[in-house]
Parts: sequence; structure tokens; C-alpha cells
Amino acid sequence: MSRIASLSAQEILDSRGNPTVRVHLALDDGTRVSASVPSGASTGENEAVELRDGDAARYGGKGVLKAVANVNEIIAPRLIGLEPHRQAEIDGLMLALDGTPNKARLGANAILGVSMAAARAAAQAARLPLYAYLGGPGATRLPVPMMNILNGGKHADNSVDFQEFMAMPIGAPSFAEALRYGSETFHALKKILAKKGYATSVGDEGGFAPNIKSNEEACELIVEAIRAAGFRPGQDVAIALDPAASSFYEDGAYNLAKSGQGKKAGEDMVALYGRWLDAYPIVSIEDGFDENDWAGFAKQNAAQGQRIQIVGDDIFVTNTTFIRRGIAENTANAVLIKLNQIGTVTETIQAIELCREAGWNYVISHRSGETEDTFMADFTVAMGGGQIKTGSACRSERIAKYNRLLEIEADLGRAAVFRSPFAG
Ligand code: 2PG
Ligand code: MG
Repeated sequence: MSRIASLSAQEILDSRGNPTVRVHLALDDGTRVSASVPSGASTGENEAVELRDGDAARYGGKGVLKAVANVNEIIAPRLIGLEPHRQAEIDGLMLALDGTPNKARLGANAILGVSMAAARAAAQAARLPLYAYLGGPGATRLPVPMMNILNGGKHADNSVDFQEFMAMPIGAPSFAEALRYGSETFHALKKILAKKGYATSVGDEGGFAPNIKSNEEACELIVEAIRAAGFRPGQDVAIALDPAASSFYEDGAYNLAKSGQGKKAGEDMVALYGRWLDAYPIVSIEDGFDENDWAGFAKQNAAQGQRIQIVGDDIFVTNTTFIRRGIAENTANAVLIKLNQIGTVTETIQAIELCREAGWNYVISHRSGETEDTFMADFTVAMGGGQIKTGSACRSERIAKYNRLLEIEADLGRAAVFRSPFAG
């Protein structure tokens, strides 16, 4: 068995030009890998701690040299000599070294980089693609992408309150075709926006960020784009939303300030989503309520959970403690899964296992700040949930994941399965 021979980290930049951590790991058999950690903007308050230097003289305080030093000086000496496939043991050792409930000492960015690098090294040492190593022979299911083609909220400086309007090619026969449906819809949307005199520049996740008149208009434009691209709204391509409502929840009300649509109470939001479900082909709503508004989530789930997927992101933060509460209280029926919200591969898998036990869906997700690392594409196929959220049909840090999924689909050949959770 190969063993970890060297482990080090360096500071690199993410897709927004902010520092993040890249970990390099070498085995004694000559295997060399690296892994890079993403970073969110609309973060949940209970996420594991992303350690930043706070040194205003560098990168506005966003440097990650402390996290890098924690890998080099604290984590590496303890892991050198271990076999990389002992993932749970490696992750457990790092948790013990950290010693805090939220990875505040070493940083979830430091810990996750090492955790991902260990998995990648173990896969290479076993001469397996990462998805096959992590998922075994059953890892054959490609995901339906949620493609964020219109950005608002904290991801764009425009007039849209809701953060993500996603095209979901639920009626495609394969992942490659799903990607084509999504990309053609994206390009059709660009033409429509240009014709209406709206900006066609893009936000953080590669979706357009126009100054449109209302949040509703975003759905209308996407439906128009789906049709213009030659697809049937709701059958071939549906809509998924991530309002990211924590970002516009103030003093007990949902303040749709960017669009000028005013303040709404929790019940008003349930009613608003209900009207949208009647008007637009929406199959999934994520974070329709604030991360502490468990009652709002539960009300929506009771009213609409039979019709659509209700996904919790900021409220669950990929943490089994919160997911368990959500299952007990019928808060939602799906979880957004982000490796860096919890900080180790092992704990992320535990969160997914909990979803499976409860019969809940799970969607593997990128962050708004990403790198060229494609770990999450392999991880999605390995976990088999059938859904991925990794941005629009442009910007290479997003496309890298889609291109990796194309490779995996080709690699699996006739064994590849594409089964939409929403196909009628
Ligand atoms: C989200 C994510 C990813 P961020 O809210 O789901 O789209 O955004 O990474 O900024 O938290
Ligand atoms: Mg979200």
C-alpha cells in the first residue's frame, strides 16, 4: 500500500480573484495530486469556518496564509506515513487536531483541501477514476444539471432579489444532451435580453445579470428562452430557483429591495411561491426562506412539498445535526450538499447518507467562488443523487465541471445512466 510522503498547501486565487487554498499531496509510489477549495458569498451562518488572515495589508484581509501554514505545519506532520484511502481516519485525525465544533482553529479550507487531496491520491494509487474510487461499481448515474442562467441577489449588482434562476434540462436523454439543452437555452436567453435592450454581462456563476423590472420577469424571460431554443418548458427544460432568502431577510420580513417590490411576511412568500408554481414550470426551490426561519420552510414544505423539491442550503449547511432536525420537523424534502460547508469528504458523505435514509433528494453544489478543480463532478456521480448545481453555460470554472461530467459519461459508455428525478 502506498503512503503519504509529502503534503503542503499554497495560496491561489478563485474565480472572483480572492485567495483560496490549494493542497499538494504526494505518495511514496510517485503519485502526485492537488485539490483546490471553493468559497461562497451567500454563506450560511453555521457553515464550518473558512479561515482568512484578516491582514488588511493583503487581499483586503482575505488572504489564507494561516490556513496554508496550518496544513504545512500542523496537519502534514501528522498525516505523513498514512495510507491515503483511510479517508475516515484521516478526516477524523484532522477533526481531533482542530478540536473545535466548527473547524475554527485549523480552518475548513485547510482541512477540506487535504481531505479532497487524500481521496484523489487514493484513487490514483488504485488506478481508478475518482468517481469509481469514491462510488464503487454502482457509480453510473450522471446528474441533471441545475444551470444558473440568470443571476441576482448577492451574486450580481442588478435589480433582481432572488439569487439564482436555473434552467434544468429534465427531459434530456443523456447528460451530454442535457448540457446542450441548457447551453442552447442560455444562448437563446442572451439574444432575447439583447433584443429587449438588457445587459448581457454575466454574474459570479456565469448567468446573465440584467436590470429587469421584477423577479417574475426573470422566469418569463427564461420560459421565452426555452421556447426560442426549441424546447418545451416544463417537459424538456424546467426552472429551478435559489432565492437565497437569508440574504434579503431583515427584521422578520423578506425585503425585496433590489427590485423595489417591498417587504413580505413569511406567509406572503409562501403565497408568492405558490403563484409562481402556477405560472411557471418550476420543479425545485432552494432557500425560499431565511436560514433561521424553520417555520417558514415547514409551511412551504407542507403546502408545496408534494409538487416540487424544497431544498435547504443555508439552513442545513451540509451538517447532519441540522439535517436531522429538518427530517424530524418536515422542514424540506432535499438538501444542498457543499463539501466546504462542512469541511471533510467523510462528513459530506454522512450528510448524504442521512438524506438517503430519509428518502430525501440531495443536490451536489459548487460555490459562487470556484476554481478549475473538478472534484465535485466525480463526487456527484459517485454519490448517485442525480442532480448537480454548478453554474451557467459559460465561465471556465463552471464549464470545467460540465466537461468532466462529459468525460465520465463517455468513460462509462453504455453503462451510463441518466434518469431525471423530475421526468414526467
Ligand atoms: C448557493 C451558493 C452556490 P454561495 O447559495 O447555493 O450557488 O452560493 O456559494 O455564494 O453560497
Ligand atoms: Mg443556495
